[in-house]
Formats: sequence, structure tokens, C-alpha cells
Amino acid sequence: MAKAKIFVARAVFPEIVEYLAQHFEVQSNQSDQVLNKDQLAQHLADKDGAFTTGSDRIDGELLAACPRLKICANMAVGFNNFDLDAMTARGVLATNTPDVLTETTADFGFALMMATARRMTESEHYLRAGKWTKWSYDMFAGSDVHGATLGILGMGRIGQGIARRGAHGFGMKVIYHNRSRLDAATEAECKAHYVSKEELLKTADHLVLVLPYSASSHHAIGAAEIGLMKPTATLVNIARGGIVDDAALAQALREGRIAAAGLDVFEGEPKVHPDLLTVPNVVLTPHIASASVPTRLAMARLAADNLVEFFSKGKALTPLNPQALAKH
Ligand code: 8YV
Repeated sequence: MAKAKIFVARAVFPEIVEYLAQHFEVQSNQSDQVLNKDQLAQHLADKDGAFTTGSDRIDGELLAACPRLKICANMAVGFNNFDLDAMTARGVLATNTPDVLTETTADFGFALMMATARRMTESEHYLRAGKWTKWSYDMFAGSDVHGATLGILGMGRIGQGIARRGAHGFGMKVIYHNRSRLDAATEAECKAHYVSKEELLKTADHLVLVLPYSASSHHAIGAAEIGLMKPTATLVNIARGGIVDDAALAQALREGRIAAAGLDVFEGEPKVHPDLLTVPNVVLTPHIASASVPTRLAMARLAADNLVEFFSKGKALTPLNPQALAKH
């Protein structure tokens, strides 16, 4: 039987391309050209499967041009680059990479919160600029993390990982808000208390966003929400750009309406709102929360295994829309 044809939309670890090549006829974008919509559609036009990343948009228009496509395996836990309804309607299976990145991403969220609270990058820029000439009692004095109130908006696997770190490692009081409340055992394990969104905003010393992006979470944090926060509070976004109104945040940071922010994701990334680049009290990182070598390898391997499982057994390891299989 002819091997299925796979397109790997962005560069990945060579060993993953080799692994895929053991099972499929593989075309891979190892030069890592960022493909526009039309180029992606051209590459996928004669393919049976796609290995995608968060930057590859799969929607009805693209699927209409790619009639052979049966599966898109995303190397990401988030899948807002997929129009899941359009994929299901066409019988295209979607998969993501849950679990393998949870602890690494929670580590990063915690690190970003600490860097933000303790003004680490702002002070490094000062030092590198040769401005450090003497000690002073309030130089880059920030806020404490230990013993503070940690607020988490979006309490899935990664949110719970951050809660456990804060509660057990740093003696933080953990409060959270989520679409649905966690069961009592998970709340107890995370030492987390459920509160309304308004109470979360008003009470948190450090607020970390870990909710998925959707039309309903667009600008979940805008000027009004920031206005409810303590002037001493920090805000960290490791979820998705678009959950925060970046223009409103930049203005609030400039006016000192909250103390600082840490951002790993941005509206319209890799573009960054120019005002965020000029305010000092923000730590900026280029969407690297899951970027440890072992975790990125595990994500790539799981995406690849979803393709292998699908073409050999007709199912997937971590499907997002298993109902698409009924159309085959
Ligand atoms: C990815 C992420 O690096 O998994 C996710 O949802 O945001 C990151 O881990 C990114 O989406 C690239 O695929």
C-alpha cells in the first residue's frame, strides 16, 4: 500500500522528521519559511496529513483546497489555530499535545511571575546600560512572591501546576476563577479557593492567566478589569495573545495602575504592541513557556505519534474532535 503523504508545516527536530519518514512520504519545511495561507494550502493540497504548529491556521477555506487531508496534528496544547467545527464538518481529525508540556509550562509561568514581581529584566537592562554606580535602599524594590495571594484565571492542568508550586513551595494563598469549579479533591491538592472573577481581580497580588483563547475570552482582561486590580499587583499572561487588551495594558503599566506585567504571548504575535516595548515595568518573552528541550521533543513526538496511530489504527492518541472519525 502506498505510504500516506504528510506535510510538516514548520521546522522540527530532525529525529522527528526521520521518525515520520519511517512511516510516511514526508515533505518538511525544514528551512522554516513562514508560510502564508495560500502557500500552506498549496503544500497541503496533495497531502493526507499535516504536522502543524500554533502558527498554522487550518480553516474551512484551506480545507476546501485540500480534499485529501484527513488529520492535522498540532504540536501545541492550544488549538485556536484550528477551526474545529470546519474540521469536524469535513471529517478532518484534529489532535493536540496535552500533558507533556504541563509542568514545563507551569515552571515558566512561575518564573515569569517571579521575574515580574522582582523586576529582574528591568534591573538587568539598567545594569547592562552601565547605570549601576551605587547601592540604594529602594533600587528595583519589588513585591514578594512568598506568602502573597496568587490568583489564577483558567484552572486547567497548567493552572493547577502553578497553584501547586505557589501553595506548596512558596506558602502562597491560592485563589482561582474558572468556567467550572474544580472537584473538592483537586482544590485540596492545589490548596486553591474558588472565587468570582471580580474577587480574583480585586484580591490577587499576582494574577496569572492560563485560560484557552476563544471568542469568549477575547480581551477578558481589558482596561475595566485592570482597573479592579490592586495598584501593587502584577499580571502574567502565558495563555494566548488576545486574552489581554495589550494597548490597555501598556497604558495601565505606564500610568502605574498596576505594578508590572510579564508577557509570553501577544496580540498578533510575533508582532508586539509598540507601547509594550517602551514601558519599563514589563517582562517580555517570545512565546517560550513550553520551550525546554525535553518538552519540545515530547510535544513533537506526540504530534508525530498521533499521525502514526491514525494512519495505522484509524484513531489518535489525543484527539480533539473524535466525532470527525465517524465521517470516514
Ligand atoms: C507552542 C503553546 O510552543 O502548546 C501551546 O499551546 O502555546 C506552545 O507550547 C506553540 O503553540 C507552538 O505550537
